[in-house]
Amino acid sequence: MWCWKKKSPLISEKSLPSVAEYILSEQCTKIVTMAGAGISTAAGIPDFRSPSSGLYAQLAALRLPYPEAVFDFDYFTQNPVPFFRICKEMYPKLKVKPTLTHYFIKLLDDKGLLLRHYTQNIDGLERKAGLCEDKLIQAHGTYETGHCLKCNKGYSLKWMETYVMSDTIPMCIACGALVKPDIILFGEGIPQRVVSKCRSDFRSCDLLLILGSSLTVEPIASFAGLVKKKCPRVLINRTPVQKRGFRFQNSDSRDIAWYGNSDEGCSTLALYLGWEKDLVKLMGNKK
Ligand code: CNA
Repeated sequence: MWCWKKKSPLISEKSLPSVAEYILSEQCTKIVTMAGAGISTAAGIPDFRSPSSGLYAQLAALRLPYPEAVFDFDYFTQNPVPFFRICKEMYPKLKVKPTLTHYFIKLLDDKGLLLRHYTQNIDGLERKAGLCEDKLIQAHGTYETGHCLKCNKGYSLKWMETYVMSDTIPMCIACGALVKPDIILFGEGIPQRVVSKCRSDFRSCDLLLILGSSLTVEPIASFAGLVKKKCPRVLINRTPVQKRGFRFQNSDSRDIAWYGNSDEGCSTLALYLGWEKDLVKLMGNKK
């Protein structure tokens, strides 16, 4: 007689000690991390969705047709003023230091476990924490560089900042057209290079670690669905995330959620991994 035996998840208990045990096991050699704005709020950069401090909550004064219009490519080409107003808010904040979470991601790399880090953030803090180009995918681009929308001439953050901080729209010195920071606006689409790399990375990883993201912005949010059926998916986020396909509540599922600040979650994880001193050292070296 056939007896259907349900396969148990690779991580025995939905707890950080069990996650740490799995990370240290031979079964876990390739980790993909995926981060959102929540990993940078402790550095002083607001996220979009937290009710009082989030960026969308501050947009009322800009009289936008809808809050997301500020990051809409078509809207930007017609009226770049609100976008550059947000840039003016953001630029001074980009000078901040990475958070413990950024260093934890770098530590995973130093331990030889990081396959790739996918960030939706545009603040460049992963790079500041020391993550190299090869391990980092800035899926929504970056503020660090910019290009002319017509002739594609490249510009530095410093150049754009000079204009933006004095409430002037940056225009190309070669052809006079609008210059846009290299962040990807709604309607522009994620570069094909990112999408194809993403498919192979997510399909081959042994653990997906999601940090500080509401998982609402597509297509990145849905990449979490590309991992193998048994691959554990661990979310560390301040608030619960309602994302189709995740079963955090089911005791026998591979999805694990830990709710709280990502710095606290990552430092606790580092403690269970026995990496506490390494993390402190890494953060100290970068001061
Ligand atoms: P989001 O939709 O704003 O969600 C952020 C999530 O992080 C929320 O669920 C919060 O509860 C959670 N959160 C806030 N603070 C913490 C914390 N300290 N620890 C743990 N969790 C926390 O942002 P997503 O990243 O999910 O959405 C993607 C957008 C946001 C991308 O297009 C980004 O470009 C964009 N964004 C980036 C930045 C940045 O670069 N730092 C800032 C604001 C928005």
